Parts: sequence; C-alpha cells; structure tokens
Amino acid sequence: MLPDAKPPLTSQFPPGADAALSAFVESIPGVSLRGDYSRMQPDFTTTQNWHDYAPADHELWRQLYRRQVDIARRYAAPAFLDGLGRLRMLEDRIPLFERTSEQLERLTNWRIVPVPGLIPDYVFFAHLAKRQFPVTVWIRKPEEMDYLVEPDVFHDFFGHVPLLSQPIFADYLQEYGRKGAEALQLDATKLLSRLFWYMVEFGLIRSEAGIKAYGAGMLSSATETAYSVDSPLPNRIAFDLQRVMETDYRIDTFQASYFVLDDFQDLFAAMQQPFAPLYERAKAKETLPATALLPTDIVLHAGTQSRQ
Ligand code: HBI
Ligand code: FE
Repeated sequence: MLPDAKPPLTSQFPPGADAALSAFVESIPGVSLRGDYSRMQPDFTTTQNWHDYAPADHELWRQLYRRQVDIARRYAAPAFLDGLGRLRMLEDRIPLFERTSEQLERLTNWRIVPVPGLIPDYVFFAHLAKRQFPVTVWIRKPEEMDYLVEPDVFHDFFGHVPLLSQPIFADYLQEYGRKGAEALQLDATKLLSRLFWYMVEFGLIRSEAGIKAYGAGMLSSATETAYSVDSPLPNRIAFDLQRVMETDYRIDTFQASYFVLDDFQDLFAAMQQPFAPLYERAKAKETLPATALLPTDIVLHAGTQSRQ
C-alpha cells in the first residue's frame, strides 16, 4: 500500500458492513468517507463521546448556529422555527444527542442515533422506520464553514432534527423509512432518494408569509436558504410525487428546481399510496433534468436559469 494511501475502508468496519457502505459511497461522486467507523455496531450506530469534542469544535458550532438561526428567522417555515424553539439548543456547544432524544421521545416518540457519517441506504431506511434519526457525530473543519459535501453534525442536527418535533413530518419520515425496504426490493432506491432529496433536504412550503424553506440541506447552508426562496434563477414547482420521482438532482450545486408543499399533510398523504406503480411509470420514462419545466407542472415560478 502506498505510504500516503488511506487505509482501505474495510479495515475499519465490523465484518460484513463494508461492502454495502463502500458500494453506497462509490455511488456518490466526490464523496469520501470521514469519521471513525471502527467502533460502530452492526447497525452502524456509534457513541457520541461528547467530551471528546475540542473547544474549537464547539466554537465552530456556535458560529454556524448563530449564522443559520438568523437566516432561519427570516426564511424558515414556521414549523421549523417552532421545532428549533422546542429543542432549546444551547447555541455555544454541540448538543448532547441523548438529551435531545429524551425531548423528542416526549414530543413525537423519535430518538437520535449517533452514526460515524454516511451509512448505507438500507441501514438509513431501517433506522427511520424505527423512528430513529441517524446524526453524524463529527463536525466540519473551520475552512469548511461554508460548504462540505458529506453531512456533519451541524447539517444533520440543525438541519433535520427540529422538524422531528413536528408530528405530521415525524410520521412522514417514518413512512419514508418503511418504503425503503420495498424500494430496495424493487431496485428503486434512486427514485425514492429523489423524494428524500427534494422533499426532506430541499423542500419549500407555503405559509401566510409566502413561500418558506423547510429542507435540511438549505437551512444548514449559509447561502442556499435565501437562494431557494428569493432567487429568480431556480424553478419553483408545486409538489407532485410522480414528478419528483422522475426528476434528477445534483449534489454539488444549488438546486435548479424546488418543489413546494401546501402543507406537510400533502407529503404524508403521498406516502399512503403504493409506490410500485409509481416506480414502474418512472422507470419507463426518460429521467427529467433538474432544470425541466413541463406543461403539466403547476409552476409557481419559472426560473430565469432556463431562459438564459
Ligand atoms: N447516511 N448518515 C447518513 N445521513 C443521510 O442523510 C443519509 C445516509 N445514507 C443514505 C442517505 N442519506 C440517502 O441516500 C437516503 O435517501 C437513503
Ligand atoms: Fe441531510
């Protein structure tokens, strides 16, 4: 092995865990695995070891939190702000997952499970199906303040956890996890992950005060939150389950299209139908580029990017 080569992933895993994760990571261009996978359980959970965080880690959390909470006050959906308020996070230190799990259990019977970083789809789905949300234990480096590809504790916790306190969204996410096992059987994981990408990571929702952001990917981003709500460039299209499943997405740029909910009930209701026919229809069609606008779309805003 070359002296500077990274140890092969498999040297860090419990037996049998490595093939699925290596395949999963290889499926995401530009992503390498960070985090300590050597002490995780077979279900990929690990321990948070809160006392191992350095003061610099807590200081970075504080900077990220102060920046994003100001942005969220202006652009976030009311449900996200309500969730943020209920969690009463201390702004100057990385939260203790166990403490938040106790709060979430009382609110919606969800818990946080610490994970070393990205985990395979089938494991991620299985945790969601048990109302357990995987949160990465490590935090980014200061030079990654504005952008990193893999989810760190700030993205997972600040971006995803507040909405776990909202009953309808909490139920939706468990349904999403339950659909995971079926998607694996039907070789439709990619189609299902589009639903997660567009409606969990980058979702918009109508509110009395106009369109607001609720997606974890935008709410943990310094710049994409404002862009998703204010910019004339991207498309904003009313949520349609089949349309989302047929639409490609990019992980390394701002979204070219955002899908807009009327309310979270729409998302939960969408999960009640059988997905197999939707997968069949989506597989029979050409994948739509993220920039696409269709005559059948309910277009709330036709992005100027497509008119360049
Ligand atoms: N792993 N830790 C972690 N966090 C995620 O958000 C995540 C994941 N693995 C797979 C995944 N998300 C998506 O592919 C889901 O659609 C399954
Ligand atoms: Fe995420």
